[in-house]
Amino acid sequence: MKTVPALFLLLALLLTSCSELYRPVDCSDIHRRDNRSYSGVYTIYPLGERSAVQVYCDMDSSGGGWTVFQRRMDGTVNFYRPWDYYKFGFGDPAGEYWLGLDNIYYLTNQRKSELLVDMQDFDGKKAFARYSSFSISGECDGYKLNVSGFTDGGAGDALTYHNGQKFSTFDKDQDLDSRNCARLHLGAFWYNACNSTNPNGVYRWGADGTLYAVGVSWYQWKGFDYSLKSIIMKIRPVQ
Ligand SMILES: [Ca+2]
Repeated sequence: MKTVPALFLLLALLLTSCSELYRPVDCSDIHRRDNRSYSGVYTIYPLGERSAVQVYCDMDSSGGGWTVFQRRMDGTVNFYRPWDYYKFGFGDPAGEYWLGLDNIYYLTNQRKSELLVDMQDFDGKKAFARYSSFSISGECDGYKLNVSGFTDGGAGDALTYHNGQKFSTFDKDQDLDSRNCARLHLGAFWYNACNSTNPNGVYRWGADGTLYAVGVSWYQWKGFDYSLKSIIMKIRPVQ
């Protein structure tokens, strides 16, 4: 006799927990569920229930739903770090951070993705570069970059030069130069021989030629000796 109410209770519990167990893979899931969501920090699950990670979601730029995987904006986080930090991620999702190569791999290999790179200089000028296709391979393949389909938002194309390259940090040189590009440019990136952008370089305040090409640069927009005020790299599944 008592099993019926118990069953209802169990059913009610299951229904409640189902709605609480919503696990978005990325920011586009959160945006699709509620397109009035604000830009800000959210928890996503790139690879199932045990993969929770905090990210900044851009819900405003061209339709919203962008998952930010790299952000520089004020120089509060040191980006000159070894391999494991770039593999697993570091920094503050509310500020400057790197999401981690593993997560970028999971996100871009489950869903065909596009890339938006937003930039700003210290005079308040803005520019962007957009790529209709963006993915990286897994660690065993060096997290190789696969990017194409450039659209110019005033910044020019600095990333196609890096297409097909493996990721390098100062303690793991996988670039095509005889030197160590990460040490040379004080960053970490899909260096070729070596680069035309250095988004993970040293945060400096605008034009500074004291040390050659170590700043947060996007060559086709401001050259190697101008370090940007902000650069934000974000991805979204292609519809
Ligand atoms: Ca090298």
